[in-house]
Amino acid sequence: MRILFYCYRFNSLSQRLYCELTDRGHEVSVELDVHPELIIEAAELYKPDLILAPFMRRKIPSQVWKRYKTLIIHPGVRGDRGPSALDWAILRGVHKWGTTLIEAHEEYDAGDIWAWREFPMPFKRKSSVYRGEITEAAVECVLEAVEKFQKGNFSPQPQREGVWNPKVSPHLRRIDWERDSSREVLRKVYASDSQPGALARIGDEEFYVYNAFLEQGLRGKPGEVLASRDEALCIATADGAVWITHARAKVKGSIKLPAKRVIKLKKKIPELPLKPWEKVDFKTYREILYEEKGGVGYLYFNFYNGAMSTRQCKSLLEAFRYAKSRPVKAIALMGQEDFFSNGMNLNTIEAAESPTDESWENINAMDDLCEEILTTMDKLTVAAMQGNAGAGGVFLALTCDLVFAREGVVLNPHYKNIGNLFGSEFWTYTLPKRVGHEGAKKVMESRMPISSKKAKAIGLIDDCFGRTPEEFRNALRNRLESFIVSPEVEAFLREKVRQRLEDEKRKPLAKYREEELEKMRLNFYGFDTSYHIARYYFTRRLPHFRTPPYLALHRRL
Ligand code: COA
Ligand code: THG
Repeated sequence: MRILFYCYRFNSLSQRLYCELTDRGHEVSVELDVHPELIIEAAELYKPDLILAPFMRRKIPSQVWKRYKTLIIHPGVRGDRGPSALDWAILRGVHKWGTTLIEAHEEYDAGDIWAWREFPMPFKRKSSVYRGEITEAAVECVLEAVEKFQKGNFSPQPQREGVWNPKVSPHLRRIDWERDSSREVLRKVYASDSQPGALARIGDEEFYVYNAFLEQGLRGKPGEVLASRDEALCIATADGAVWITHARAKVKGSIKLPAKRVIKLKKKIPELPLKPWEKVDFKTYREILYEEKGGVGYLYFNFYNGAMSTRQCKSLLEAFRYAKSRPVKAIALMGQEDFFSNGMNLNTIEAAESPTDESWENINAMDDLCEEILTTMDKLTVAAMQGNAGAGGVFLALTCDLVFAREGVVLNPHYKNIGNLFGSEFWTYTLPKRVGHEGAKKVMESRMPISSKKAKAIGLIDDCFGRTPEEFRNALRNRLESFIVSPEVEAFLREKVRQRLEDEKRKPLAKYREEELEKMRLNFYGFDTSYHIARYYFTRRLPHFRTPPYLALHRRL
């Protein structure tokens, strides 16, 4: 079938559905929501069999849905209506939530129901529920609806009654340190994650805050900033304390940054470092956690949005070196559930005094980490992508001996979307080894996301398995624990060393790095400013002003 997507941004849900549908042989063209006239034009140009709106805020004009079957993905249960579905579900503490596929209608979210799924609602960040439970449910709904649509005799279920829930007002997202328990603070921050953020007064100023974690070891006067760690701030609540990792100033055009860089304090606060391998027996926050189980060292790096600043690359490098020093047979890079890694951190770069110099520092820090992994001789290295990866994050994974991903993971193995960077992370060494020179060219020139299943099929990764992050981690542990005690493991490591030495003789790693960075230097310091312009728009989350032809098949020619 020919399917047209309408979306505000080509976000993770849209990308996942794109992969699921194109993997099944459907053709998908994408129109970003720029203007209602263009929405109508897109349908007239493409004349699709079916229209899907995975992430659409604006009303789809009746000229479209009267002519083409148009289905909207609503991140809520049947009968729920309105623009803040997930926010309300978190604020109200519902135990069950869902995703519903609704036909477009004159009235918002009031159309007939084509498919729906429900799931137990976890207590976590809005964006994490969206990228996890909502996305998995949406995939099932869409595949079911496509089948029903193709059969042709399906009549959708009319909505007998609906409940309209308005946009969440900012005062419901405002933290009251004196009155809110830690759980209430977490709830408000969870409900507002990604966008728009929870409001909190810290010192004399109000900020949008993001990404909160419970702290059980510290207490203080409500609202008081107690400590810092990994650029996050610990703040006392009515009954305990929480960590806030990111914040944004309350002015137009500000960008989301590590809390400590945004929130300037008059009083000096203690820095409480906690190394990844140090054990504590209460809940607290740390960015990197190192754990050993069954002869395997696991490195979890909980970097917000999968973005890796210079400091974070250095911390992960230190943690990786620690793992190398341990008597383990394998080291697994785990990332976090939402993202494995999205490469260097465009936000901290954008906010730096010299974004150009900071880009250079950040890519070099990424490369230092990659090099340390590539030169690990006596241990098996494993990339375990529980969540999505993009750009440098994909190539960080490829520096490992074995690369695994969860089913449903979406990869963007290219540097095209942020100003067409050449890229580094030793991709010119690792990628052709996996997919050949022609394959590497194809991968790098495509701008489109690919599913982990497709990545496996083309040899980019070694395997994909597990429906949920938990299933994936369990299956991974079983595989690794049996592999490291199997007779094959020694031969595998011997072969890896032999290969590496042979490759090094043919062309040293240092040479690959130098050549890539030479190109990156041009991207950063050269005449072409497209990287700097793309980064400006990306970090401010500015809306698109046109749909690029690589997304819009109907706008080519
Ligand atoms: N640096 C900083 N922030 C990043 C990032 C990066 N490298 N990659 C992703 N993010 C952030 C986005 O700003 C967004 O933040 P928000 O939700 O807090 O506003 C979030 O991660 C992902 O948002 P979403 O729109 O849901 O993205 P996605 O999950 O749908 O798509 C990508 C993920 C990777 C395809 C897309 O974000 C992207 O193209 N990122 C750029 C990757 C890149 O070029 N990295 C640097 C090159 S080395
Ligand atoms: N029918 C048609 N178009 C649609 C929907 C539909 N477009 C997408 C939409 N559903 C998705 N759901 C909503 C529900 C409510 C609102 C937006 C999308 C909403 N919007 C406020 C407004 O327009 O006044 C603005 C809210 C905001 O700023 O976020 O209430 O079913 N044809």
